Amino acid sequence: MEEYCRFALNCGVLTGRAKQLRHELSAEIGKLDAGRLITSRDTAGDVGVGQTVDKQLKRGDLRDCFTASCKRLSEGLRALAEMAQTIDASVANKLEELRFDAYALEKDIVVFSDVSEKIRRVSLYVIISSSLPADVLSLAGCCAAGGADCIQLRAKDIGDDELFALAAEFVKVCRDAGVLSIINDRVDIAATAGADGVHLGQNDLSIEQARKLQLTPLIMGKSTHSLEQLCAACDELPTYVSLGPVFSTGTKPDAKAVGLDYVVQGVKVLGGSGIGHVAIGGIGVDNVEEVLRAGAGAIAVCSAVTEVADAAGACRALKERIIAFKGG
Ligand code: TZP
Ligand code: MG
Repeated sequence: MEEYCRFALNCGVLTGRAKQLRHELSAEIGKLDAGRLITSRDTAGDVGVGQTVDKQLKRGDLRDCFTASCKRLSEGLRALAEMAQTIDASVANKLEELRFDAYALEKDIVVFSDVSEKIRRVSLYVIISSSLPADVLSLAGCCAAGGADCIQLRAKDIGDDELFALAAEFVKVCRDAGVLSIINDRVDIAATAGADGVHLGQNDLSIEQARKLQLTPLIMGKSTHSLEQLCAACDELPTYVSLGPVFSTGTKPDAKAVGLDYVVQGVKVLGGSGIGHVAIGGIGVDNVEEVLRAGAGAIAVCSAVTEVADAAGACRALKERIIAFKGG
């Protein structure tokens, strides 16, 4: 489990939790009589050696290995706790505690892994900032056709009933087109409309609160505009963060541009966290390469594709540049 977090998810926080659990388990087992344990080992006389059951050790991928490890850990801890009852009750109690820690850790790893896998495949992320159903749905279709990997619905100033109805239609268009759907601001709408995720700003619900409202694992995005906000966001373990506005933008006229340096620094801070990122703000076909050169792995755009006549064409042009940069 620890190595899955470390090498597959590249996530320092979850690796640390698994390592902590392993050390606490070792410390507890260390309280038992090691001499008695080793001398009672009798491989030659063990009737279980060589016995197998169907499908034993058949693992298709790393995730299968991880799941098997989790089951083995919790079964192992239960058996150890029961055996320890006959030797040392305090060790038994601690082993039970560790079993429940293991369940919580498994859940957090599975949820994180499912959604980070989805966001890892995103290189072009489009924000549709409109509450007009016809605009939103046709733009979503065009952006998907043009190569957007993920689309966010950013509909402000609209009633909850209308927002839910729009979100449900938007999710359907995205799903049919094979792109991820994200709802801005509202985890309740994201969860009930069946979206892939939610994007939360600095003044929205925290990631921790939003997690409690998810019905299935949701991608959780968080806006950051400074290194201080980024470090605070990392502690919440979102699926991805946005870094920006890189350049000043009419879409958020009051937000101060943070510049390419924030992308350089942000990507550095995120290394080894397992958290994805998108660079955002004033990005278009003319400056996307600069942002990629600063280290951005994914680009988020709004006006560059939604305020032009040909949204699909604008997405295509951006995606071509991203692919060419990554390939070369
Ligand atoms: N957050 C930071 S900048 C921004 C948001 C939502 C707007 C991005 O829009 P555009 O039109 O691509 O600059
Ligand atoms: Mg918000």
